[in-house]
Amino acid sequence: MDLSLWQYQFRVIMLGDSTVGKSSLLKRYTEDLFLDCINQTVGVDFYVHFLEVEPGVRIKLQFWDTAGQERFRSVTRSYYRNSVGGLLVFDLTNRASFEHVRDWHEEVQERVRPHAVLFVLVGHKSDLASGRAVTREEAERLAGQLGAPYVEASSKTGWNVADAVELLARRVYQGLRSGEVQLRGGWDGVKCSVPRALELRPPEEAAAAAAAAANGKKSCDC
Ligand SMILES: Nc1nc2c(ncn2[C@@H]2O[C@H](COP(=O)(O)OP(=O)(O)O)[C@@H](O)[C@H]2O)c(=O)[nH]1
Ligand SMILES: [Mg+2]
Repeated sequence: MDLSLWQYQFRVIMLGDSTVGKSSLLKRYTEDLFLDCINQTVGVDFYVHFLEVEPGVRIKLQFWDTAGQERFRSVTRSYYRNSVGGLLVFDLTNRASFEHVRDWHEEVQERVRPHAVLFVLVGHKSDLASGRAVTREEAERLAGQLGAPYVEASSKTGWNVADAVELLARRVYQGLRSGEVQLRGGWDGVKCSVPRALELRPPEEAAAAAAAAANGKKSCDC
């Protein structure tokens, strides 16, 4: 895939308590690596990955990995507003991290109002099955209440990691097509690399025109 060609950029935030595995999830997704002793995130880290959501439509996913610790919250809050998607992560072996999911969700919603962020709820560290402290049923119930799909995943084995992230990316893309997600001036949640009018065309036509526009290095006004 030619990485210089992308039609949309989505900014996604990682949410959840410290040590639930947010950074590990991104490392697995973007580099296919897992580290037993991953460095603790301080402030905000930044990861990028490219995804073709449908033939010819390439998305640049930009992830903001926040530190879960309370003392860093002031650093991370300012980023919520410029996000279109959020991965709400808890550790399946850590009951408290599950109980805090609602707080993370509320904290984001409060700051982006009247706009919304689209979420996926991730029950993480599914490889530690014997230490499970949250049932699939209760996680699914919570996800339903938050209006988000639920996925269980493991960065250690790699199981379902790409599915969880790409479910969110596809949700945002569908939201963009349906009008649920709208491009707004001065907002960095979604950026496009092609002129605005292309969005109104059918996907195949838009993709072809977008590639042509990107080749000609036209800039985006949205
Ligand atoms: N068993 C297991 N351990 C994990 C998994 N993901 C992360 N960890 C471990 O959990 C700890 C915290 O991970 P980290 O990514 O720093 O969490 P963060 O604070 O949410 O970013 C590290 O020791 C990781 O190696 C997983 O899927 N399974
Ligand atoms: Mg981290």
